[in-house]
Amino acid sequence: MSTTEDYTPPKVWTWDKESGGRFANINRPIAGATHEKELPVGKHPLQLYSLGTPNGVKVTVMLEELLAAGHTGAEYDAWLIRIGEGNQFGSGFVDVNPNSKIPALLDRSGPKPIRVFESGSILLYLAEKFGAFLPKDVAGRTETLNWLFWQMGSAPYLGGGFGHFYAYAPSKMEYPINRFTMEVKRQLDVLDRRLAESEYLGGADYTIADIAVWPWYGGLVNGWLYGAAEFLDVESYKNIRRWADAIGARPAAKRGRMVNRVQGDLSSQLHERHDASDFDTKTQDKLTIA
Ligand SMILES: N[C@@H](CCC(=O)N[C@@H](CS)C(=O)NCC(=O)O)C(=O)O
Repeated sequence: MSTTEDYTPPKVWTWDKESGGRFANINRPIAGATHEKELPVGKHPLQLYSLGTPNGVKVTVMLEELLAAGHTGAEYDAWLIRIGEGNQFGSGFVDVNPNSKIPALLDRSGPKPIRVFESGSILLYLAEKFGAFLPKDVAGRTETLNWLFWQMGSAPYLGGGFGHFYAYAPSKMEYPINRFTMEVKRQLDVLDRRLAESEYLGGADYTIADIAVWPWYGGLVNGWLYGAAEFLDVESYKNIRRWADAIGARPAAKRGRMVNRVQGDLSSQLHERHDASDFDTKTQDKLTIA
């Protein structure tokens, strides 16, 4: 394996299992299940199979926001999928998400279960199901979806590009770190300019666009991702700071960050969530999750 710039690609790529870097053990060039494993099913209409990463947090924040807004049909069981241990390659999980990535949702409220995968699709599904966090007027709805899809297209450069090469790759390489830092700072500037003219991303109201973007870009300015806050000079993005603080102060956002979380202070981790009272054992007000 080469980690420097002298790599000459072979004619046909073959799978080098020793490719190195964090998460190398779960990366595979083939899809599908590796083992038989049924998923557990709880008592609520919505079954969530996830982990407390930024993509997972989008959905738990949304569900907690829906419940806080009085949508009792949004009661859910959140089951932990440990991606480092390959749970996403179990047959039951692959049936719900053939892409083997968290988050995945099964809506069992109707006559036949509906599977929903891709966090953007899950947010849109829930927003439409409950008529919440998505403006009804065409202009507001479209602007909200603009930013929702912006997040889906942009975050892979932040996570898979910048985060991977800055924090996880087996060695620090200037070329990819420069390339993705440039792009992530451009993305932060895009957001900062939008938030200079608008309270929230979709307009005056808090929507699924904010719920999608906050765990990634709010997390970045809060220093939750890759230990890169100083490197990216995040404090220079004043409008993102204002917006990230406003969302971070919402009780539902605090609760959503706890669900399926497996790192940080133990009092901030709720590995599975099956009832609103599950949070009672945790000291929510003291939540300063790093
Ligand atoms: N575009 C997907 C991305 C999901 C994703 O990348 N999930 C990661 C964790 S944040 C995962 O499950 N990785 C496991 C793997 O790649 O095997 C979404 O937004 O739902």
